[in-house]
Amino acid sequence: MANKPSWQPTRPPAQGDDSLVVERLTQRVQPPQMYQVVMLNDDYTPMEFVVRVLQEYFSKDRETATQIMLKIHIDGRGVCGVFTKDVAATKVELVREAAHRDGHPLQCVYEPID
Ligand code: TYC
Repeated sequence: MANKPSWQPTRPPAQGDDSLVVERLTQRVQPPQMYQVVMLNDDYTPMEFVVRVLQEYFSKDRETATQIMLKIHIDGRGVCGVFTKDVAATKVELVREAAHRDGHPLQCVYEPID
């Protein structure tokens, strides 16, 4: 079913002309719940592999990818990006497949953000 518009035309208060008053109604459509894709540190996955994954699947330039990888290496986890649920789930799956293909234990999850 189509959403109702967030505005609705109303009749002007008897002004005798053809002017149109547009009143804004309260917003009804909620923005979608967003999810962050988080990569976890481990002792075995090569740093270079993580940097390449961040470039390939999260569109990071090499410098940003390196910074994120080092943050994960130091803090234990790091955010790769924020997406709608479907996109986040797909990214996680792509990362897991790539890691599995190359024999790395790299872990990647997604979680709702507020
Ligand atoms: N800790 C790994 C190493 O020293 C590098 C690494 C970084 C692994 C980030 C996973 O998500 C990760 N080779």
